[in-house]
Amino acid sequence: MHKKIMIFILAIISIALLYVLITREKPVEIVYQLSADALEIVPNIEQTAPLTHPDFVKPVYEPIIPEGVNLALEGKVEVSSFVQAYNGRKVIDGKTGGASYWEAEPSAYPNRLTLDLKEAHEVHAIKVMLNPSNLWGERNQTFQINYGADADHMSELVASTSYTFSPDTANEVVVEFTPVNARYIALIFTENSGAGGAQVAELEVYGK
Ligand SMILES: [Ca+2]
Repeated sequence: MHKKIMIFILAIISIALLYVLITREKPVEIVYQLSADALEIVPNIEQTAPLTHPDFVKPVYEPIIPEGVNLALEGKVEVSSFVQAYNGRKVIDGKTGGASYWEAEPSAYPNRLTLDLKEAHEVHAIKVMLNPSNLWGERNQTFQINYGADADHMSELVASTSYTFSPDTANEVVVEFTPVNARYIALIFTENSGAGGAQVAELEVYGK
């Protein structure tokens, strides 16, 4: 008899649980609907290549090549100082990459770079280059340009000026001037915002 009561109670509990499961509130599914006239239909653009926003497009820099011939490659260089292997000969080896640059001793201004063209030429432009890589960040270098027939008696050709070297413009600076007859061209540096002394990867001198 006792067993029957237990089975009866269990049956009642089971029915009660079943009732609760069946009748419990189901989660409400919310569906948003937009009417057709609330939608803006945008036609698919014709795209055949990746698009870049114009604000992020860098203008292409075309290296400046002055008229005439680069006479510096046949010349001879003297510098007021240099550090480690970054000696003066590096500015006329035709290379701007890697370790192929001159760097003057730090805090030893003025830093002088003198190029002997071995004979007088009519020259009208120089190009001063650093490594064009982005690793060489923007810097300003201030230098005066002198010229002459005699290394010990040079005249001012271009007054001291601060020039910006930027990887956006190939880290190069071209200075053009009224043609002069020169055997020697000298750059006298008094400032470099990117290092303790002057830096030049390549010095080109253009003339006839
Ligand atoms: Ca070089």
